[in-house]
Amino acid sequence: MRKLPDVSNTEDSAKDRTNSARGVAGNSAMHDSAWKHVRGEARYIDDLPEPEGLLHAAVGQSSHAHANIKSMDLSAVRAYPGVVAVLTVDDVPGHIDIGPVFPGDPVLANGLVEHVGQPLFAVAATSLRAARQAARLAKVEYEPLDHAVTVHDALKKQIFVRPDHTQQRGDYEKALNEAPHRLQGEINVGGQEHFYLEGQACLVEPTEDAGVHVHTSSQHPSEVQTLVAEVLNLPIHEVTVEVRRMGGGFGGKETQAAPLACVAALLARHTGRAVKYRLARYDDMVQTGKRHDFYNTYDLGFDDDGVLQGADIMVAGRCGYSPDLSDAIVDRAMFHSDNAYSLGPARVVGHRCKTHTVSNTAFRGFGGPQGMMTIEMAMDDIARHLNLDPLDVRKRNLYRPGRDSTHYGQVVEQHVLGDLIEKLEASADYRERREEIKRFNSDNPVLKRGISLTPVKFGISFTVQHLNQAGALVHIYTDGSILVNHGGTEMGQGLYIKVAQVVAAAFQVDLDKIKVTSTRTDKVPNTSPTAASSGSDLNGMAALDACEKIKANLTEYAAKKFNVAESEVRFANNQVIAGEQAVDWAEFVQGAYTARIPLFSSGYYQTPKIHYDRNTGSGRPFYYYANGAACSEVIVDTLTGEYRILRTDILHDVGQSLNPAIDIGQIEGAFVQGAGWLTTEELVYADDGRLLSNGPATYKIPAVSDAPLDFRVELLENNPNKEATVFRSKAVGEPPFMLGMAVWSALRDAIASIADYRHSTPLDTPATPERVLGAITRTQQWVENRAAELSTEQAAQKAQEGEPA
Ligand code: MTE
Ligand code: QUE
Ligand code: MOS
Repeated sequence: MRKLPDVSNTEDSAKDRTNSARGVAGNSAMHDSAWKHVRGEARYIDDLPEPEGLLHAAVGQSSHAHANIKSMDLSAVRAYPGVVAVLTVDDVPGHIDIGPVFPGDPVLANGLVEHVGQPLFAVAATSLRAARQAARLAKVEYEPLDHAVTVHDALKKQIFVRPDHTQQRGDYEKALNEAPHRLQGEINVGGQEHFYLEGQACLVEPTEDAGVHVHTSSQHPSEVQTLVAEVLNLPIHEVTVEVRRMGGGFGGKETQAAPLACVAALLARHTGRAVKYRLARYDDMVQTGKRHDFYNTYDLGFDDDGVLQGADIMVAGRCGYSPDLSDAIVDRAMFHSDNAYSLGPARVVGHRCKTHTVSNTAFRGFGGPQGMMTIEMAMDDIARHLNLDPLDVRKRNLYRPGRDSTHYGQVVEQHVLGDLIEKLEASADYRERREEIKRFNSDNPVLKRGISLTPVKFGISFTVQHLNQAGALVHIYTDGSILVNHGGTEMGQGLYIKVAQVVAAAFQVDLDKIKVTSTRTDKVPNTSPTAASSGSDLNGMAALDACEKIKANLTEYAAKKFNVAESEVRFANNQVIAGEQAVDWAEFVQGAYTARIPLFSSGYYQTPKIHYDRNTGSGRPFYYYANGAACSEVIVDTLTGEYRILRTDILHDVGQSLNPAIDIGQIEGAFVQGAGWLTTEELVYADDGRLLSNGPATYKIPAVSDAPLDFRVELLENNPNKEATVFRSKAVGEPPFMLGMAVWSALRDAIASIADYRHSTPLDTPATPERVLGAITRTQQWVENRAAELSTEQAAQKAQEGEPA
């Protein structure tokens, strides 16, 4: 069993460290819904009891990627049995545009369509089947317009959803010109479907005051609330949004839940009846945004040891038809184009490409993964160019004291990776296995093995400063039970249990005294999305602030009551201890209530130290960095391109873990999701803009059998966050996603073995067996060409020496 980490900043930690029943911060308390999840008792939107008179919603969808709507005949839709209401954009009482940050997203099409699947009109019917059947009966006439589908189309046409942006430090051109070696490269990095198990869904009930109560599967309740209020033309306080849990979000429910809620709210308002709107998997895949695919290029200078001297990097993301969150996503790709390496003088340019496809959105890592791929590709390319081990090139380029300033001016202060990589290199037996793999590869003409160890450094904080705040509400009832609310949402990541642990640790009571209830906009207002891995950092601190305020009241009361100094009052072991006297928690709370001491408080937190000036492209956008590294070994069949992950070792930095079991679960899940993104998950669009990979039969997410056969995950021990985060923990949600890069790099290693590690052919992602086979063929071609060149050279040499050819 894993040793549990130190929790030296909780009060009587030494005693409670290994007692998981206590569930204080730092212990592996079970997910609060674990039993409900496995027994099927956890309620998702579609499990909620259905209100009387419930209607079901569906929308008619555009069949064109880019077209003017000439006419729309909805008579057959309206006539379909069971249909109660059919609404178009003309029936919207308030705002039509529901773009979350910038305009560009009409709630229902307004004379123009910009992607296949775009909602044209909304139907409410007495059954889900009737709504979906009726929605197909519209007769729509289109006037097709010129369209772009790929990043390359958009770059050629020069169409963008937002202006481009540059981060630059130093004279990169001079550095590139003066470097002893220089390499260029390019890569197409694929997108990704979220494939949350629970699809997009909401249930909207009209209230007695013409407002609405919205149950939604959303990471961003406050945004749903605001947008629903805007389309209904209501003050925000008439709309209440409630989120108990999501069956996975992964970024796909930050902005993408709102359009459904707005459509359902319009129908509910129009009919006066409750409306449920949930998407079939096929519609979910066609209608909602995904991870941006990117086209990236690099131009790098380096010395004989492979140490970078300068860089010129370009990243271009497929944003789809509207901005959505793409500005911040491409920014994050730019911020992470260095991954863990000091680039030297550098320029990083980011393009936000407009295409007539669904508007792409947040997905675990938020552009960071796509940004990192370029420099990780380059690390392998440099190593092959100089005939070095890729791990040595990576290690030499790490940020370290004296080489610690990023291309956006933030100084890396906590140097975790050097030590972390040394430890992983040793525990994974990297060097021995590399030698063994070389032997295996020279003995085996068909099967080739590959290994790679790649780091991740991921900036923690929203790069949009105002989002880095949170609120919480803590109530203590007279029996000593505690109710907690905060602005964060639960999507399976374990945020509720972590915040409960923080509260239990603050009062030093058992975890079973704490209950975290549904996230609601009428309890904590103006919340940020649960995103950027910041859920526990922000909401944990807000909850802790509420607890500290209540504790101050209780401490003052206890000091007076027991006639001791306030410094003599302690909270420990389900008791309040005042000098020599100890009172049980429940009894103490009852006494405090009787003495008229307030037993509830709000709490608030804003992340300190962060600032970023987008005009100069410099500042400190991140409070700190989370780090990790993975070592993966793969085996490739060079006749088919098929492969397996044989083994993966991970060492990851979560600071001082709030909950090691939850964190390890996050790391395992994120790694597999990241490996799936880079290997099997392929989005295919037809030239007319239709998504062809629109269901599980055509889109391959990893199964249990795709996880590494041998999978070893460890947390970096004795490694508290140097910044004052909640109990010195670090965010864990997104960073380990990028550990999946080790698998892709190991595939490149196996392929490079064919050329005795002297050639580095590009490998676009997803690296499906088809692409791997292509890379194998190119490498074999390179070997043949080189052999031919060598023999010509030899022949020429011999001819010169006067011998017959
Ligand atoms: N884990 C599960 N089980 N389900 C999810 O949807 N989303 C990820 C990550 N881990 C997700 C998850 C993403 S994209 C983010 S930003 C974080 O969780 C959000 O939660 P946190 O900030 O509380 O870690
Ligand atoms: C990381 C993120 C997000 C981000 C910035 C990051 C994110 C997100 C937003 C965002 C930006 C502007 C808004 C808004 C949200 O920015 O998830 O509502 O107005 O939603 O660095 O994960
Ligand atoms: Mo996560 S992509 O920030 O929801």
